[in-house]
Amino acid sequence: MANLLKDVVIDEKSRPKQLLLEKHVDYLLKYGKDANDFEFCTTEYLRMSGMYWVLTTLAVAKKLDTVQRDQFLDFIDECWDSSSGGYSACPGHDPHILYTLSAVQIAATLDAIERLPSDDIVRYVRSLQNPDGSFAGDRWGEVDTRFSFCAVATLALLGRLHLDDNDNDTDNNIDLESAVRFVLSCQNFDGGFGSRPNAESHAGLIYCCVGFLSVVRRLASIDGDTLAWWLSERQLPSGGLNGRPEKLPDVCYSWWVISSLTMLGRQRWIDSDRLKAYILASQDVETGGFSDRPGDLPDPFHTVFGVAALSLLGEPGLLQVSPTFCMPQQVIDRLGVTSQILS
Ligand code: GRG
Ligand code: ZN
Repeated sequence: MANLLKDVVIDEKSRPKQLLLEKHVDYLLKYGKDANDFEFCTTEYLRMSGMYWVLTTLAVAKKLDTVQRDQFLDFIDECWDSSSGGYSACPGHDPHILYTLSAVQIAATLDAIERLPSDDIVRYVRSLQNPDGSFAGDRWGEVDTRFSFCAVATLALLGRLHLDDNDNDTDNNIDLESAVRFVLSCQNFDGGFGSRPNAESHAGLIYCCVGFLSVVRRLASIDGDTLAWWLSERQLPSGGLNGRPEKLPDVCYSWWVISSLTMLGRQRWIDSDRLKAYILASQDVETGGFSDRPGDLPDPFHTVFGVAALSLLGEPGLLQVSPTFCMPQQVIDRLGVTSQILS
C-alpha cells in the first residue's frame, strides 16, 4: 500500500531566499498593539503562550532591548492564581500547566525567575500528577504527554527537578520514575510517540516526549534509530516537513522535528538545505512573520518556530536555541540548567 504524498509547489523565482529578520521584528513589535484587532481578541485563550512566542523570537533575534520588560512581568503577575499556584493564559481564565510553563519561560528569558512564587508553582505541578505517572493539564483532568513535558520543564527551569542519585528522594517534587514509565509507554511500534498509550504518532508529541526524556536525561531508554527514521520520513519534496504521514508540510513541524532529531544527535537525517529553503519561502515579505506554508497569513506561533528551527540549522545572526526548551541557550546556561543531547 502506497502512502499518499501531499505537498506544496514553491515558485523557485519568487520565493524569498534570505532571512528577513528586521521585518519579523517589526511584525512582532506591532502585534498586539491594537487590543480591538480581531485576531488579538480571538487568541485571548492562549495569550500567555503568545507572549512567550513573541519574546522568544525577539530574544533569538537579539532584540530583547526593544521589549518593555515590565509589561511582560506585570502580565504574568496578573495571571497567577494564588489558590492553585498555577498561571492562566489571561487574567480571569483558569490556570493550566501549559501557561504555567510559558510564564516561567518568560520570566527566565527576562532574568526574573527569582520574582516567581516557586514553592506555589511546584505545588501546582505536583497536584497535577496522576498515580500512573501521567500529568493532567489542569484540574479538569485531560491527560496528554504535552503535560508531562510541561511539568518537568517547569520544574527544571525553577531549579526544582532533582535527578542526581545523591539527591534525597523526598526532595523530589514529583514521582519521577512513574512519570518516565508513562512517557515510555507512549512510544509506538513505528518509533514515534502519541498523546497517550496507543495514540497515533505525531511530531508535536514526539517533541514533548523526547524533550521530557532530554530534561530527565533518559534518552538512552528509547529506540532512537526507529524514531529518527520516522522523523526523517516527514520531509517532503518541497523540503518542508509534515507532522504525520499524508499531511501537508507546515513550518511549525520544522521545529518539532528538527529539535527532536537534534536532541537525538541525528539532525543530519534530513536535508537541512532543502528544509531551510522551505522555511525561508514561508516568510511574508510584505508584513514580516512566517506562516505555516508559502502564501498563507503569518502568525507569531509559526514565526517563533520558523526562527528557532533556522537557529538550530545554523542560520547566522541568531542566538543559539536550546532544542529542549525552545529558549535561548544562554538563558538556560545562565540558570545552570542542563538537559541531555545525544551526540
Ligand atoms: C515550550 C515549545 C514548547 C512547547 C510546549 C504544548 C507543547 C509543549 C507542545 C505542543 C506540541 C504539539 C504541536 C502537539 C500537536 C498536537 C496535535 C495532535 C495536533 C494535531 O494537529 P492537526 O491535526 O495538524 O491540526 P496536522 O498537521 O497533523 O494536520
Ligand atoms: Zn503549524
